[in-house]
Formats: sequence, structure tokens, C-alpha cells
Amino acid sequence: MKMQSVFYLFILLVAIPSAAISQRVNSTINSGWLFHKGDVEINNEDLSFDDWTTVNLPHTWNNEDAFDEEDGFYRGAGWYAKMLNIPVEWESKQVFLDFEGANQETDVYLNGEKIGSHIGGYTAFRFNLSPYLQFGAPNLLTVRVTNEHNDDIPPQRMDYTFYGGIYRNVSLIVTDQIHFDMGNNASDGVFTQLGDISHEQANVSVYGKLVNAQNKNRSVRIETRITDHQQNIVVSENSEITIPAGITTDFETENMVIQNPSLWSPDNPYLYNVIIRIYSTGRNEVMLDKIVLPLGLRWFEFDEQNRFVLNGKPLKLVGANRHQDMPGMGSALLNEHHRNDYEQIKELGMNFVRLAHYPQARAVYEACDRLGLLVWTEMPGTVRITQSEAFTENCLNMQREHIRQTRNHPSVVFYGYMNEVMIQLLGGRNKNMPEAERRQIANATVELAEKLQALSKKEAPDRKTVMAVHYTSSFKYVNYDGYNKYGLTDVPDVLGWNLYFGWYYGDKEDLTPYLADQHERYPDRPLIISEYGPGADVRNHSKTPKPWDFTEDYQVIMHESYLEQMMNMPWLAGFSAWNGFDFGSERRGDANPHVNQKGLMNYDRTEKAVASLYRAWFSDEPVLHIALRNHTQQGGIEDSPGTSTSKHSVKVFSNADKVELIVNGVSLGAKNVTATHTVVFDVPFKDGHNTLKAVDNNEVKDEIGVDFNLYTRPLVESEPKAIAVNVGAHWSFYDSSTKELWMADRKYTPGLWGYEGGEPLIRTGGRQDKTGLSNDIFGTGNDPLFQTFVEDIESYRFDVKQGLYEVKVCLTEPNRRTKEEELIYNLGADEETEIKEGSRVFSMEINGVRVLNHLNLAKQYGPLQAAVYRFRIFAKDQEGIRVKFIPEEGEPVLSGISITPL
Ligand code: GCB
Repeated sequence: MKMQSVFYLFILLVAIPSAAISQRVNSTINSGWLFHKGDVEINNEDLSFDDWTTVNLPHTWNNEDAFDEEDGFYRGAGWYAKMLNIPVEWESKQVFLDFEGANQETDVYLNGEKIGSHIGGYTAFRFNLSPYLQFGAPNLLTVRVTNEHNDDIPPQRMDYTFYGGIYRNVSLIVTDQIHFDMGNNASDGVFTQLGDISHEQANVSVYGKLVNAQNKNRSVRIETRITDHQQNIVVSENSEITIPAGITTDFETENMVIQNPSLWSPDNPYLYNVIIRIYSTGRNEVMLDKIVLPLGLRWFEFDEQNRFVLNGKPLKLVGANRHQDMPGMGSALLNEHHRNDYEQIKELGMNFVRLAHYPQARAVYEACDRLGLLVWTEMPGTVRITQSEAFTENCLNMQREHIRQTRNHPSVVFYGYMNEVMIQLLGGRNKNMPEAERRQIANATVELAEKLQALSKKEAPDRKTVMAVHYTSSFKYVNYDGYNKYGLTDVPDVLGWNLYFGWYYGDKEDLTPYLADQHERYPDRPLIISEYGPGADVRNHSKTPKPWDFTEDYQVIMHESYLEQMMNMPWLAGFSAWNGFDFGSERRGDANPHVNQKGLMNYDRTEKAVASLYRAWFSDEPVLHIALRNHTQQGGIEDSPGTSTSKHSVKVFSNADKVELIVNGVSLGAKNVTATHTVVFDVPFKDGHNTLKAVDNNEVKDEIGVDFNLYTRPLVESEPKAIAVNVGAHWSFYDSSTKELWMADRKYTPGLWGYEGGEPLIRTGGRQDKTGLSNDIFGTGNDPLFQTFVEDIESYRFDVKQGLYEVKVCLTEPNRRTKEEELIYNLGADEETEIKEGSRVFSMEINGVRVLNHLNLAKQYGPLQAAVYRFRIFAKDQEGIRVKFIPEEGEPVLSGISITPL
């Protein structure tokens, strides 16, 4: 290695505490790493860091490329390097290097020598550095991480982005030679075990291992204390133990009794601490190591009616799923980001979270303990298993690490393995698979599930196991009820159903009959609806919302219906919405490409309207919310000539008894709030600014302003103003950067505007009709505007007053096979829809003037490329604006059109 690069690295040193320490020091070393994307030869004499960049951890190399317009994202190796300045005092200590997570295979080198490796992207791992360190000297730490696909490692394909890199904290932990076990799967090394618990008394044991890394026997005293929330000592036990030289020994403090315990629950997340210390024995006792564990006293079970029961009381689990990524950062989140997310979920009034689809950061489990969120945590989900021995081994190891790393957290109640693991096997793609082959794969899957079940019960006998399966009944080609048929659903203690009636398939109302049938046939099975919910983009709104329009309105409608249904299934233990937050899924082409938009919250953590619906249902705080926060820019045509208003229904979410809405100073009256916590008012919007004030029977108030663009009937009755139309769509799209409201489309009627000839592109033939495309449209961020079309359009007309106008035309060549075919996780993907191939050529005239000649979008721009033209046109009196499409080959298409008076 070149001397000058070493010197450079010295400058990046992070101060590592070197004071004499009698107990462990745990310090992150996240700052000032060098990073190189791609592989390097680590032992190469010429290794230079010249083209490496400085990064701070957490870090991923996919925070940008997983969102660009090119297919795929970098899945390969990356190298990290950091110089560690190791003080001479640490020679008498033990130094451990702790990774909270790196995706997904990691090799670690110290001073060029490989010291270990780890498989799996979501669990922590740790190495003892002491045998390799040079004390009082700089040591070069290099780490190779790769997120390349590996058939032996779960997850395989999933609907989320597998960001690569060291995306969680890295720490040095320095302990005495005598310490609690640091080598047990990066766990605490010490575990709490709850015994009998009642409202009167709780029984707690603590066990673990002690390590003596010295070459002489040592006698130590172990002190185990339980302290309450105010740090008062509740119980304290001592024991003495001799640890032979170089040996790891078991220890246990049994049956510590707490009288009148404060029980842990979502309403009262009371945490005790267990503080375990090791002291040297003899005249001058010195504390050698100390560990502090959270302790929540609670018990849970399922009753005969399959209800979840916490501390003796039935509790419906109400929650959300959560993925670990945010805009611009990918998965490289700070502890604060993790904590904020769970605080936000809790604030909705929820008591439950599913950490889909993998173990999450330590800060997450700590937050859930503190906030009182019951946790379903699972090992990396996968849509298929591979039948290699290595795959099985990796699954088992991951689950072991996962459980040992998290089982001290009282919030954790469910350990999951497998998510929709038979989606490929039972899907339409495998319709021609011989039954014998399908059964063989199914049996192998069940066998793996049984191994994971056995391991999970052994590692955490006091928790329930769970798996999530998907709806299979209406799959066209395949065995009805596959999961039950092959016996997979008999394996876990609790079954999670991911159900998307009203989105990927069926009607939202199908939820109850489907699940009731499952419950009837398997009455002993505790059930959770582990996923449900439609995609929603807060830029899209509709008066006639439908599945797949990605409107906020449809999202509200579907959640309203699900909530009502789920709360009326007494035997349903609980549910978790898909998803708490939008999240990155590189292959998706929805309204905001590369993002799965089923979040209750946007990707940037701002709220969608539906979040307040949950608050109204579940929060203990007063909730009164006019559901228009993301819909303050609206437009429409007056209801009938001369009314000067346009009526639109507005929802108010509330947990009071009565709500009154006052619009522009006029009361629309008070309405009773029903059990669904939604009140609907028919609001007459006037042109310009409208104020809406809601007040409930407890004097709680909410207020919002809406800017409404009212168009008169006929248009010529008022002064000309801009009109923008999201052609082919039944929803409006708002572009906040240009402040354009692209209104829902309409057929032309005299005096107003609309298309003549042709029909909106609706994809049929799948399990759900879809308006427009679900593809990334290149060269624009306004995908919903370009994703819809009127095909075979003849003309677009605006019956406007005389004047000079700018006419803007938005076009895209839609001819491409839909990418959904490739998105295994898209549950509608077994449809055989193909967007018609073939070229189209057309010309365009505006008011008789030829403005575009022989336009061939496929040839000139390529498919799915946004093309925009602006024209100036003088509309004569009585003439209006008429944009005519003249077909030459194929059918003309139009995605958007606007006119602006100049
Ligand atoms: C599922 C999967 C989840 C997907 C979700 C969806 O069933 O478990 O990973 O993201 O559906 O949005 O399609």
C-alpha cells in the first residue's frame, strides 16, 4: 500500500475513546470511511485509495440508481476502508467489531488478513478483533460487501429494493478480558426469561455466558438487578462463580420475583431494566462488565375465539407494516429515522407493527419497547425457496441470529418466516407445471417451514410463530387453496393473510366472505390480515375513484371498507396495513415509478388523507380532520348554468359524535358521526378561495382553504382561463412545480371542452381493469399525466372565447409490453395483456392549421417517452379551439392537453 494513502486515511481517523476503562465502551465508527464501487484486489501492493470517495455510514450505493430511468440497479461488490487507531491500552482488553447490518454478503479484513465473513443482509454480526490488532498503531480495516443475486440466500425476488452496502451502524465494543459473551450471534449474550406473570407477581430469570479471555482462572461476582422506571432497585441477586482460564461459562440468575408489577402494554409501555454486572472478587472489587437489558412484564396468548389476549385482556392488533428506506437515502437510515417512523405509526393510535420483510435496526426494537408497539418480526421474506442445502442453512442461521438478537425485547411477540412463499409455484406462470413437480416443490417448502418452525420454537419458546400467505383461490390455472392443500398453513402457530380484494383482484367486499370461509374451515387457527391496501399518489384525485387509479380517494374508500369489515370479525386477531410508508421497489412503474405507493404515509413521511382515518378510528386524542390536506387545488364546471358553484363531496374524519361543516361562512349543518368515523358533506365550491371549517360537539375545530377553479357553463360566459386535462383519465393530477391542475377528462359537450372520437385506454383481461399504463414514462416526473390516453382520438375541443392561446399537447407512444409481466410481486401479473405493438403515424391540425406532420412517436422518441409540444393559436370569435388528429397509420393517441390564454 502506498504510504501517502495511509497518511490520507490517518486524517480520517475518528477519535476512539482510549481512557482507562473498567467497563465496556461501545462506540460507533460510522464517520469517514473510504468507499469504492466495484471490486479491488485487496492484497495488491499497489492498492491505492486515489479513486475512492469518502462516505459516512450508514451508506448504500443504490440510493440513486434504484430510482433512475434505467432498468435495474447496481448489484455487485463495493469496498469500504477505514484506518483504526488502536491505543496501546487496549492490548489488555478485548476489542470487537460490530456490524448492525450490511447487504448482503460481507468479508472483513484487518491489515490485509481476512478475519471473517457474514451471509445475509438484515441481521447483525460481530468479530473479535483482538487477535489481529496492532496496538498503539494504525490498523487498516477493509470490508467487501456485495448485493449480487445469490440463489442460496433469501430473499430471492421481492417487491422492494435490495440496496447494497454497509447500511447500518458499525461499532467498536471494547470490553475487559472478563465479559459477557460477545460471540453469540451478535446478540446481547445475556437473555431475560419471563416466568409466571400475573397482576400480583412476576417471575424473571436471567441467563447467559461469561467469557474469561485471560490465561488464569478468575473468580467473579455476578450482580443482577432489576430496576423500575425511576431507577429504584426492585430486586437484586448476587452469585459468585469461578471461570477457568480461556473458558466460556454459563451463568443463570433464577426466579427473581417482582411484586405488584407494572405490566407492559401498548397503553402503558412500562419498562424495567435488568442490569447485570460482573465484579472482580477480593479486597478491591472492580466492575469488569455491565449490560443493561429492557424488561417488559407481560404475557399474551390466543383465547378460544382466536383473539389476541394481552395480560388477560383481549386486544385487537391494529397496525401497519414498515420498510426501512427513505427518499435520497435508500436503506441507509439513521437511528432517528427509524425511531421517527415508529413514533408516527404509534401516533395514529396503532398498537402493532409488522416489520416486513426482514429484521430491522436495533433502534426499531428499542423504539417499539418504549412506545408500546407489539411486534411481528420476520426473517427475510422470499417468493420462492431454492432447494440447495446452503439455502436451508442460510435460512436457519438467519432465523437463529434474528431471534437471538431480538428476543430480549418485550415488544416482540411474533417470529415470522416466509412471506407468500408459494406465489410463483401457485401462480399462472406455472400453470403447465406437472402436479408431481409442484407437489415436490411444495413438500420441500413445507419441510423448510417445519425446520424453521422447530428452530423458532426452540430459540423462543415464549413467542408465537407466524407466516404470511397470499390469496390463491381465483388463480385461473392453479389448484384452489394451494397453501392449505399442501399443508403449509398448518405449520406456524398463527397465520397471516395478505389480502388485496379491491386492488389486485375482486371487490373490497369479498374480504369478509373469503376470510370467514377460512375461519370456518380452520376454526383453531389464529388469523391476522398481515397486508391490505391500494396504491395512492397524493397528486391524483377523483370524484369516481376506482382500483388502479392511484387516487387518494380510492385509498380512503378501500381502507374505510376494510376497517369496517375487519373490526366486525371478532375472530380476527388483528391486521397490519400495507404499508405504513411508501417504499422503494425498483421494478415498479406505478404513478411514482420505482416506489410502491401503498403507504398510509408518503415516501417522504408526509401524510396521505387515509392516515387521519386511522387516527379517527384508533387514537385516544380528539380527531377532527377535513380530508383535503393534499387536495387544496381543485377545479370543475359549475353544476348548472348560473349556479356559480360546483358541488364535490368532502370527507371529514372524526371520533366525536357530531360534526358541523361551515363553507365560506355558511353552515352545511351538523351530521352524526357513524361507527365508520367518516362524515361526508356535499360542498358547493365557488370560484377562487374557499374556506372550510369543521367543528365537532366538543368544540374541536379544523379548518382548510381550497383554491377552486370554476368554469362557467358555457365557458364563454366568463373571462378565459387556463384549462388543463389529464386526457383518458377519470382523475385529476396536480403538478405542484408548475401549479397546473390537470383535470379529469370528459367527452366533448358543446360550450365546454372534451375529446371527440376514440376511447380512454383501459386494460382489460386481467383480474382488474386498469385505466392507462403502469409504466415509468421517461423524461418526466408527471407519470400519471402521460400514463393515460385517449386512443383513436379524432379531436379535442375547447369552446373558448376569442383570443390568443398557448396550446400544450402531451404525447407518449404507449406501445410496449407492460413491465408488470416481470414484476412477480404484482399480484395482477398473471394477466396476459400486451399493449399492442406496431407503429402509429398521425398529423395534427389546430383550427385548420397543420401543426404536426407525420408524427411517428415510436420512431422519433421511442416508446414511453414523454413528448410535449406547445403551439400558439388565435381563436376567432365563435370558433373555439379544435385540435384535430389525422391518422395515417395506427391510431392517434393523446395523453394531456392544456390551453392558456395569453
Ligand atoms: C405482497 C407482498 C409485499 C408487496 C405487496 C404489494 O403481498 O408481501 O411485499 O409489496 O404485496 O404491494 O404488492
